Amino acid sequence: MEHQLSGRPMKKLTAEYPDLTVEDAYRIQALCVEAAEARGDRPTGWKMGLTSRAKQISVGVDEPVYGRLMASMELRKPRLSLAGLIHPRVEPEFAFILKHDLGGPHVTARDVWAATECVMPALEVIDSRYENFSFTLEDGVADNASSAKFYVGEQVYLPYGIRLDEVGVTVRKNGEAVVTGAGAAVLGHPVRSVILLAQMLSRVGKIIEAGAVVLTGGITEAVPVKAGDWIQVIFDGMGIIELAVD
Ligand code: OOG
Ligand code: MG
Repeated sequence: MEHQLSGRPMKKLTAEYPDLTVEDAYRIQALCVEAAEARGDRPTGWKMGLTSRAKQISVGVDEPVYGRLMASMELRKPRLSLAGLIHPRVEPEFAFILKHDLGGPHVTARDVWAATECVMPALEVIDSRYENFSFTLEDGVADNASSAKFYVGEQVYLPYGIRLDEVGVTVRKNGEAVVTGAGAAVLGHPVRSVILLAQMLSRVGKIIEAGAVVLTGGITEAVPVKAGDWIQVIFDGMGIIELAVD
């Protein structure tokens, strides 16, 4: 918890507690969320992580995870201050904004669309609190799936007119294309990430609440950033998000 605020990395939890289970890790995650709420922060949504092969390979963990998004994580402007961050990386994502509660073990794509107000291009800034960005599944979950900041673009899209799996995405750093991908990288179709989140939450008696933002997981590998960098995330047909880093 402390390391989510201090900008100082820590050793992996599993180095000290090798028997830590995934369930324990989600309990630690929930305790950190409670501690943040006690400080005046507020949950505003959920994120899925490790929903694409590119992401799974880059951290060496091959199972999707979820984490809690908090009000304090949302960037109001596309400007990232590195204060308090350790080794941040930026990744392109889709954000689903829900208008109805969504939950249960048998959620279908149709249920997700019926509960979705709109879809927006977004970017996430992840920052592992572990040394060298190196962790196991359990460590990552306990660290709230490396969540740090996120920014949701200005333009909303109705999900009916776009094939999210076919949207191509390019991330440029300082003018140079560094990674590319398409929506299909996210479990074949980003809607499946929301379905999976609902299923995973239903196992612990939780739902995705109306009004929640859901980030469906990085479409490409994440791109490390440092002060002075200028990031452009181009969503074909869905606009560009530009992020200044300082
Ligand atoms: C995984 C977080 C990855 C994504 O979109 O894949 C993530 C982790 O670092 O625990 O945010
Ligand atoms: Mg992510």
